[in-house]
Amino acid sequence: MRRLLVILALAAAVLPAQAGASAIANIAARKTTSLNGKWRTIVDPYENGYFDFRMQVSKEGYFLDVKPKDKTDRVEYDFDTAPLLDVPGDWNSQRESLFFYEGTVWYRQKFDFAPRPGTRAFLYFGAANYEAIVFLNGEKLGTHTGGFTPFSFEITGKVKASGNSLVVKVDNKRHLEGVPTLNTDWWNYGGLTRDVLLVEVPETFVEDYLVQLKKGSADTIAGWVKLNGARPRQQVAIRIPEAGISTTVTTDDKGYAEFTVPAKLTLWSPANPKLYDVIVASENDTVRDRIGFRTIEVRGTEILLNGKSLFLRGVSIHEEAPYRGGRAYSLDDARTLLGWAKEMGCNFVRLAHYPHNENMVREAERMGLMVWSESPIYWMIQWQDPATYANAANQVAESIARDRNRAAIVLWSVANETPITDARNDFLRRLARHVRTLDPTRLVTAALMHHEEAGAGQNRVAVIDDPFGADVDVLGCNEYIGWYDGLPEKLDRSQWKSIYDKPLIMSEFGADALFGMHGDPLTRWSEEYQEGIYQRQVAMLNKIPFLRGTTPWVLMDFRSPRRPLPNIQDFFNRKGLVSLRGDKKKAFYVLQEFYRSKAD
Ligand code: GCB
Repeated sequence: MRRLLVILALAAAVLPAQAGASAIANIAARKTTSLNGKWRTIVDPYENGYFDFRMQVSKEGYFLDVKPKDKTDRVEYDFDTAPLLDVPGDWNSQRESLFFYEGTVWYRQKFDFAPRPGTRAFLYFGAANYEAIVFLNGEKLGTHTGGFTPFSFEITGKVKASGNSLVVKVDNKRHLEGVPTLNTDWWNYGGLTRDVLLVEVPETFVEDYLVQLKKGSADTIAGWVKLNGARPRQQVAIRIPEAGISTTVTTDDKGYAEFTVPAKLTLWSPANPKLYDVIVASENDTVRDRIGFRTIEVRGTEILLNGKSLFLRGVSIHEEAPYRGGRAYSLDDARTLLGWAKEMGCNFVRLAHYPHNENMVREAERMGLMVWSESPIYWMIQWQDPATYANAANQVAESIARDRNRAAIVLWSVANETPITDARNDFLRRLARHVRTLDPTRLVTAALMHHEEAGAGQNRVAVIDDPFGADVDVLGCNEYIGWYDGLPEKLDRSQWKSIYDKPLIMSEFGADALFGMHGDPLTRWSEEYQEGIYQRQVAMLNKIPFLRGTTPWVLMDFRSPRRPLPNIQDFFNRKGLVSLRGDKKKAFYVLQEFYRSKAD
């Protein structure tokens, strides 16, 4: 028995962190019905709606969504009269009493749905932070772990023509062994933070596909298609009419087929973010996408896009909603944030510190912004815990599955500022291999650690020699010289060395400034302090020969529980170049000037 339990525990540790979930690529192109809107909600800090008083799954759980049968019946909850919350949306910024709340909230939506004969139905969640357990008409569909990636559950044969009760237990408690773990410098927004959709697909449907240039080639598309359903063997056509491409493959008994086609294409780039209509058609399913094609590679310390060396003029961005605060999710949010990045002169954005909503990635692609996409492996992680690794690997896989056709994404970042130990190195090396297996075409990076060597006299030399640097294609590095590390003048006497012959992106630098607060360049929190830091940073950065990009911290102020200073921070990290209301701080213009000087 003991042995069996050990085997079961090991199996659970290496299996993906969710059960029953399946990916449906390119959700925007499917026939969907939105379940967004007002949902009934019950706040449940003791998880009373899930566990009984012996901590067993309750026979009276809220997921049953029942009403008293008669006047004698005791039911201690009532979704019909429970308060409302908007979906998509985090709960913290919608209800004052939930501002600091971390725990379970139950969400309920009622809907009618009559699937057409010969179709299958799925429930799709753009994201739920952090753990979601989904129930339809009292039956558990499955669990999903990880706050920033999509998941879905099949409901064919379970959904009724009318009066369906969809109940989701969303729990944003932080866990030591979670990804991310207990400590982050961002708000732990809980809830159904992205779209919830009903998806209708044919009995056998195009579940996923890859249509991108073959690694190392600018004129060959290499890809695959994957069908899901009872008739896996089919003819599937892949067409790009504008490029005169049309090819047909026959899928195998797993519904899978690969293809390679020669292609004469106008390549996607920030200067010309060309996208093509791509049609993937099986015998009775057709999915349309807009896809760009480009090559990305490194040569020595150069980053080459379509064979040309370039400087990545970027900025780091949190998924914080402009103007209203809270988690961003909409196309408007994306347009505002990315519009500011464009105005600053960016050709690149770092979507920190977790996968952002799909609108951000697709809009960046349309606007001609290259993207650094990041995993939530941040600061401390339980490197030795196999379940933590499985969870991290699953989140990374879900992020790649959603975005593998986005030409804008040039870098997968696997970690941010993680402390160097053997266990961490092993974990990240394994994860980097996992990423390259899932997607051999893009570059792998991470915000690495560096350390300071004494230089000659007053001079300081920062050395990039993090052992994980050997495993990435592009070095990322966060430095806060002049803010956490000395005073601004230290920037004037700092130099950089790397033990690697690889390109560097300075993935963070910056200083807090409250918009409208003025002082001299040594007054903390003033716009002038931040401006002075940016001026000196630019001067220092310009002297790093292997520097190929910058993504200063950060585009816009964002909420963080680590930032309590009254009247200045008020629970905001103020390193934004733009305030929550869109006011540009003085440093914004320093960066704009720097990027003008770096423009191709
Ligand atoms: C960092 C982190 C980032 C923080 C930032 C800060 O190094 O990567 O998440 O928000 O510093 O402002 O301290």
